[in-house]
Amino acid sequence: METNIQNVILAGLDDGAKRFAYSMEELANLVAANNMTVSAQMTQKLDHPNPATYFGKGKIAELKELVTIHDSHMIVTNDELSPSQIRNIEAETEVKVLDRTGLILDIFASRAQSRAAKLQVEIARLQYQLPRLRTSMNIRLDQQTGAGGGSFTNRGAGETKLELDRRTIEKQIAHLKEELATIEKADTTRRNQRVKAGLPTVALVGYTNSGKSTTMNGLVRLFGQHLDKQVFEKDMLFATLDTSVRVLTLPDQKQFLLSDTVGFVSKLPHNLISAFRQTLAEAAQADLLIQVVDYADPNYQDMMQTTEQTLKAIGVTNIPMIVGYNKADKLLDPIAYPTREGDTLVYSARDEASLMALLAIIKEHIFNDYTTVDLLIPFSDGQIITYLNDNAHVIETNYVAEGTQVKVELTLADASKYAKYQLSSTDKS
Ligand SMILES: Nc1nc2c(ncn2[C@@H]2O[C@H](COP(=O)(O)OP(=O)(O)OP(=O)(O)O)[C@@H](O)[C@H]2O)c(=O)[nH]1
Ligand SMILES: [Mg+2]
Repeated sequence: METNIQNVILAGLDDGAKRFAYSMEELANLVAANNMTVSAQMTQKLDHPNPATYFGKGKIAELKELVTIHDSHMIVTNDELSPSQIRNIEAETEVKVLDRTGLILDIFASRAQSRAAKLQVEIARLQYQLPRLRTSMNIRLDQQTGAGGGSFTNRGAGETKLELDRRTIEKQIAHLKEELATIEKADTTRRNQRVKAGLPTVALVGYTNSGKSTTMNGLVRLFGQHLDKQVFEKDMLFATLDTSVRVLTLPDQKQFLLSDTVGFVSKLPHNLISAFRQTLAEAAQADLLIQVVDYADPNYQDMMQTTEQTLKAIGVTNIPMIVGYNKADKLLDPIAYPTREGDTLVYSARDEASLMALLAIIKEHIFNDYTTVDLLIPFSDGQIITYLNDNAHVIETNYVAEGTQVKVELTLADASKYAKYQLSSTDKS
């Protein structure tokens, strides 16, 4: 119905938590990502929220005044509120109240492209709505009374309707979950096949808009298969909601899987985390994580903290991690890049030398269980030479009377598979 962009008032409770100012800034970004503009901001210092109205009485009055002055459409709160708190503030201020969780759910809903992402977001949305049903029911009841002026007793009819709504939504959730489970089963099968293939897996994680997809695309351009599609990268929050996995093949034939997934933001609603657990499983089961950080954002340290908290929330605690400080080209004080220090790299996803430096760190982590062996393959087993040339890093080939002698770098699995061709260590020296 609204064609013009909605202007909203931000409202946050400062309970002394360290990162309050940052979280309000983040809220403003989320609001912008949802195509709304901020016309004013109201904050209150308070240890504990008011159980009925969340903010104190005076602050509610202030909110009401701000709404009038700016002719605002909505109040957006920095935290998740209880259904009754939302209802009470709405009654006092006469505008809609959207809490942070509802806002994030709206953004995710507008971004979802694939069937799986749509299902995940819809499930989270319905779960969020369930305890809030009474509000929407009241509105509908008002409309009914207004239109019909009916003779039925509101209360009785309402209660039945609420029960009905609840059951309908519960059924809907069960239904969507079933459909999602089918998709997830296929994903799990595919992941298990990849695990069986023995390829190491590397996952890009990090705050939303930090450059994960751009990093992925850069590496895929250099080492991906011919027909690999680029993943979607864009300057917006939550551009990526789906996991994409690509096989990368290095010049020495070594291969690994790289996955890109949904970005993080503080206070990611727990409904969303649980709905997206399968999508996030790609990160949870990786051999190595690359945390991509927007080094050009003044809040990058807060964003890193958010990423670490979110990883903990999804149960990722023990996976080795490279930290990539991205967008080095965008820094106001220019610095040389790529610059490596141990497992951290200052880089730019748009720069090839940077991507090669990142790759060097990745390789050190995931290809450390390789071994170089000398094999003597009889001519009668020529197909093994073909296999090695296609799948391993052959360092040297010599033709001798008994067959083909190769010096080759093998995975431990392949080394034991071809152990019977191995020249004894005395021959090696
Ligand atoms: N200047 C500069 N911009 C970059 C760099 N890397 C990424 N960007 C830009 O940053 C924006 C976000 O990049 P994405 O790769 O989509 O970020 P993401 O981490 O995948 O974001 P989500 O999918 O939303 O979580 C895009 O506009 C990119 O072009 C970089 O090294 N330098
Ligand atoms: Mg992305």
